[in-house]
Amino acid sequence: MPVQRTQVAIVGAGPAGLLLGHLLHLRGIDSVVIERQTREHIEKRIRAGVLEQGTVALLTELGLAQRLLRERMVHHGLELLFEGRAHRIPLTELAGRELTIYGQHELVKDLVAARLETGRPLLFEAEAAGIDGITDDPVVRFVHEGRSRELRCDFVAGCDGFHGVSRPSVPAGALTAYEKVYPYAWLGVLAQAPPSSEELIYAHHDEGFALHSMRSPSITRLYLQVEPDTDVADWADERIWRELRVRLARRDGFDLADGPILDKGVTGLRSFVAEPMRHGRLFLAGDAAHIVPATGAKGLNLAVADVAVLAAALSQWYADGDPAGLDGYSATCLRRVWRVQHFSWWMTSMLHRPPADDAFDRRLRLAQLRYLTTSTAAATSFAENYVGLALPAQAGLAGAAR
Ligand code: RFL
Ligand code: PHB
Repeated sequence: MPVQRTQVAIVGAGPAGLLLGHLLHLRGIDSVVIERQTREHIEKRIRAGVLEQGTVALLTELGLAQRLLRERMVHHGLELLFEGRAHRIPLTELAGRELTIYGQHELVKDLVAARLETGRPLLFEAEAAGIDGITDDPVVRFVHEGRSRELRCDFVAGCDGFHGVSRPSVPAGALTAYEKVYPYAWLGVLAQAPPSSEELIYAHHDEGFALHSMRSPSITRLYLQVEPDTDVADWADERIWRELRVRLARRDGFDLADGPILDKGVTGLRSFVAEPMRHGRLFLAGDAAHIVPATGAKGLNLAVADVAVLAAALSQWYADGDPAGLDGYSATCLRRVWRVQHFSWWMTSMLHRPPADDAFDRRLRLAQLRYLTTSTAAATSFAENYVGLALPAQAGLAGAAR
C-alpha cells in the first residue's frame, strides 16, 4: 500500500483546511490536504457570505485577499424588519468594525489557487476512511484514484466538516457532544437579481423568518424559514418569490427584484459543540468541532479563528518543542465558540417562529426586537457580537506572514 509522510495531515479542503495549509506553509511546515470532493464541487458549493473584519484582516495579511478586496461589498449596518417596519442597526458606528460580503465559494477558489501555487499537495477525490494511532503515531487511511493509501504524520487536523470522519475516529467517551436541533430549516436561494436593499435585512414575520442578503450588485441571496423536512421540489420559484414578498413586505412598500434562481437548497439549523477539540495528536477545527445556526453568520468566521490558533500552536511546537499552544488549543477556541453559540442561539430564537408558537412567546420576541431597535445599549451589544470578536492574541498573526 502506498504510504506517504508529512508533518500535518489536513483532512478536508473547506475554508478551515485550506487556510490552515496556507498558514503552515508560511511557517515552513509541511502538510498534505486530502479532500473527498472534486475541485469543481468545492468551488461551486454555495454557503456563507459574511466575513468579519478580523477574518478579512488575516486573509489580507497572508496575501490571500487581492481578489476579495477588489470584488467584495463592504457593509456598515443591517436592518431588522418586524411588524412591517425596518429598523437600521448602524454596526460600524456602534462597534467600530465593518463587514465584508464575499461568497464562501469565491474564498475557497482563492485558497485553492494559493495552495496550488505553493506546490504543496492537495488531493481531490481523496476520501479519508479513518484515523489510527491518534495518541502517538497517527495514520490517516484514505482512498485515492481507486487505491487505498496511508498518510503518516506528526499531527492530524480534522477540518472535514460536521459529517467528516475525524470526530468519529475519536474513541467513544473521549469527547462530549453538546447539541441543540431547531424545529425549522432554511430554504436558501441564489438569484440573478440585483439586491433590493443596500444592506442585509433580517425579517421577523408571523409566517416565519426571512433574510435578504447578496453576493454582488447583480446576485441576491435569500432565505426563508421552512419546516425541517422540507423537500425543495415543493418550492417552485413562483412560490418562493411570493413567500419572500409576504415576509419582506413593509407598510410603506418594498419592491423585491426577482430573476432566475441559480441555486436552491434546504439546510437544517443546529447548534453543536464537541469538547475538547483535541484528542491526542488529532485537532478538530471548524464545522468538524462545532456548528452554529446560520442566523448569526458566524460558522466560517469561527473556522478561521480555530485554524489561526492551531497554526500558531503547531508553529510553537515545531520551532521550540513547546507544547503550550497545543495544550491550550481547545480551551482557547472553546471560549470563543461558546460566546458565538450563545449569540447565534439568541438571534435565532428572537427571529424565528416556532411551530407551536404561542401568543406569549411571540410577544417576548417582539419585546426583544423593540428593545434592540430603541436602546443604544442593546443595539451596541448586538453590534459588538455581530461584527465579531478580535482574533485571539495567541493567533500570532504577525509571525505568520513572511
Ligand atoms: P466545510 O466547509 O464543511 O469543509 C469540510 C470539507 O471536508 C470535506 N470532507 C472530507 N474530505 C476528505 N475525507 C473525508 N472523509 C471528508 N469528509 C468531509 C468536505 O467535502 C468539505 O470540503 O467545513 P469548514 O472548513 O470547517 O468551514 C465551515 C463553513 O463551511 C461553515 O461554517 C459556513 O458555511 C457556515 N455558514 C456561514 N458562516 C459564516 O461565517 N457566515 C455566513 O454568512 C454563513 N452562512 C453558512 C451560511 C452555512 C450554510 N449552510 C449551507 C450550512 C449559510 C448556509 C446556508
Ligand atoms: C448569506 O449571505 O449567505 C448569509 C448572510 C447572513 C446570515 C447567513 C447567511 O446570517
